[in-house]
Amino acid sequence: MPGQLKSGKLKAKANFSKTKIAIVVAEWNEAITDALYVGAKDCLLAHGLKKSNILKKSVPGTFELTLGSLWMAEKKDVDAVIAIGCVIQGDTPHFDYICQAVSYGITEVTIKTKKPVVFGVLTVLTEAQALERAGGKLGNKGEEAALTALSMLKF
Ligand code: DLZ
Repeated sequence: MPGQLKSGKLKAKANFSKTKIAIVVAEWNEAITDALYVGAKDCLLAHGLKKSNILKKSVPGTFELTLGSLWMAEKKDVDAVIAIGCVIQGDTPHFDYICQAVSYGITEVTIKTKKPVVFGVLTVLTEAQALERAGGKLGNKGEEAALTALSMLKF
């Protein structure tokens, strides 16, 4: 599929048995974010991370992903963070504020901590679009976020 990350090269050369990754998950739209989390976690396990080295932390909503990610990225033993959320457009501009805040926020965290902090946030117009990207016909963006974290760790 165009634009998709490939995991073949990673599997061939990398050893992630000592890698520790935090996955910060927003509780809003939980059915979606949980599916993204499972996609990310399974991908990390498939690439050799130990179960005990995958840390799950929950935050109330996508807006809180910035601080949750910062707290995890600041931990010495955490190598990378995956921030997972799902913002679905409603009738008010709330959507734009949350999306803008979290994208800038995550960018700042990754620069400040000099660690990969991956943007695993769906910003969609409808719940159907979210489901397509959370294990539906367009794959699982949580899995892609995990591959991105691993690629960056092998930079
Ligand atoms: C308030 C709000 C709204 C309207 N929509 C979403 C959403 O679609 N996805 C999401 O993750 N969070 C949403 N939130 C909650 C905010 O992210 C945040 O938790 C609150 O504004 C409190 O800071």
